[in-house]
Amino acid sequence: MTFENLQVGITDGIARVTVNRPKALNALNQATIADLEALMDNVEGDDTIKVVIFTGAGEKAFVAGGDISVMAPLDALQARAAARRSQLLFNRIENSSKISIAAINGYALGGGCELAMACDLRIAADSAKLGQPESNLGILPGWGGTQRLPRLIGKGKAKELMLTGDMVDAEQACRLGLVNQVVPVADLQEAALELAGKIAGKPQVAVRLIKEAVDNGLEMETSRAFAYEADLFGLCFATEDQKEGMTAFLEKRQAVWKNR
Ligand code: DAK
Repeated sequence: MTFENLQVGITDGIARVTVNRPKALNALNQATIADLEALMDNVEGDDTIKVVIFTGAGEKAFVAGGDISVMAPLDALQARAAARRSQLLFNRIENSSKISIAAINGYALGGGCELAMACDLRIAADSAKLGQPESNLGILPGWGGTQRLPRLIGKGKAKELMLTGDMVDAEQACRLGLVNQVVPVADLQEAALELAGKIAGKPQVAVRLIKEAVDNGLEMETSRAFAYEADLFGLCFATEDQKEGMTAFLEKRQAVWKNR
């Protein structure tokens, strides 16, 4: 896979994707968005990839937002169409059959924070800063932020972050539930790889169904969500890995997964 503004490396079922526009703090311009769309086509069609890690090039930024110079001249209809396009891209990441991890190595602002929130898990360097500063530009978070942020950290805190435009540091973000863990910046990529490796080593049908149960179930009325959970639980029993996992436990040996 080769791209204008992404670097991609794949090893052991883990795709490491680096947004690579360090001069603009990895802000997402049209070319980078097109790259991410093509990336998701490739990733979804590649059965060997189990986990995708997103990070930013350089030491300063994960992604400092949508590219403001691209955004500035848009008229209302263009802005609406552009917001919709990026929403669909981030929805694809969120709904992908692959698990995604944001390794937040610096500023994750605006569209950068929204990209991180579309991922399943977020690990932040202790130097990272996150926020939705769109109100400082006379706009609102238009790439899913007004919806994903309150779902992650609750309505009150989400409104506070969006209305003030204030950034939070990594520790604050962790306390809010915006990131899963904080590690020293020097350990970030290794920590993300370790987490990805742990997930890639699990039976993948179960991994995928856990993701679906949480993401889809949260959008349902509760009694339907429990029924949905039971259906997916039952589905696990149609896999070879369920038989292997339980047999291996009873035989006191390591399971050998077939991912089917
Ligand atoms: N866009 C374009 N360039 C950016 C950028 C951005 N978001 N963020 C930084 N840069 C560029 C700076 O212009 C500067 O470029 P040069 O002047 O060197 O050419 C370079 O990166 C380094 O930035 P600074 O000199 O500003 O670095 P500092 O350390 O002083 O400050 C900062 C770092 C992250 C605090 C600061 O750069 C900053 O506040 N950046 C903007 C953060 C921000 O407001 N991001 C949210 C953008 S709103 C949509 C399109 C997009 C979106 C939604 C809809 N449609 C088309 C509908 C998304 C919106 C957003 O993400």
